[in-house]
Amino acid sequence: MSPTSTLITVAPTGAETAKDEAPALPVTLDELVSTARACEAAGAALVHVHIRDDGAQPTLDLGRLRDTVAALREATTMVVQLSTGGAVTDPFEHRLRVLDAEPDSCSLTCGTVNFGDAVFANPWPFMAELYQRTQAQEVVPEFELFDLGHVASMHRLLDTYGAPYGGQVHADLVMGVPGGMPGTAAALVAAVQALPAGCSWSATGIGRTSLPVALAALSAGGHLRVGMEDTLTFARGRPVTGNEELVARAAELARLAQRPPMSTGDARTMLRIKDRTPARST
Ligand code: KMH
Ligand code: ZN
Repeated sequence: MSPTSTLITVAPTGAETAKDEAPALPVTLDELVSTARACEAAGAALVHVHIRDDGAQPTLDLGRLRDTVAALREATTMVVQLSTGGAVTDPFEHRLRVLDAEPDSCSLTCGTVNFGDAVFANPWPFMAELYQRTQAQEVVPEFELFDLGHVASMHRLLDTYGAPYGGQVHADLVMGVPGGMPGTAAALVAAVQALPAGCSWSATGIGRTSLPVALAALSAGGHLRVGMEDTLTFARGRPVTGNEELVARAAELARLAQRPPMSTGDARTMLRIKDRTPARST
């Protein structure tokens, strides 16, 4: 059955873009928190987080990740998803350790992919270890699928190790990466047809594929991911002024499709996020 509302995920920062290339990119904790607040107000219910160090370089520093999760929980009600993809140079051990920051959700890429001139490495033993840690640490994984073969590897994870924490399988099609599947309606339909029954999914189109992928996803019953991790140009020759305008546009598309933005509460219910609110003493 097609969903009646649209989960909008914002990926505000990523690991690839330098601050001086895109001054609106949130790289400090304060910038990230105010971006998240603005994006929640514009209709986003999930934030996919990469963080930077004091020099605005990507980092997986555990202390910073913990502080980031706490600050986002304090300032918003969004589902907080930490990237375990990090940057292409991050060692596997650091990527596994991300779960110790106790996010609501984490990304889990289902295979190695060429990533422009680099390689984003996700060999089977790493994926299998990360998946089992999500189950043990009660973190909801979002399966990131950059290619059709990644859908097959997601099935292999589920068949080998069972359901994810909470029981809902949720995937994100990351389309248009140079080296991955193209950001076209045809590729989207091929990937969606291969997903397991009952799987919820969103789609992300990198760069100029952002709009075609969003429109295809809405028409195929999917959810949306947008943000400056994926897209730095709002229209031809017009740089993005901030993540919130990408979220606002996604929300407008969702309303036009008669599937308005999903609330953060409904997103938590759909994804079966663990309630991590501290028990109140009476
Ligand atoms: N930065 C890319 C190498 C993820 O967040 O899990 C990987 C990435 C995927 O962004
Ligand atoms: Zn990411």
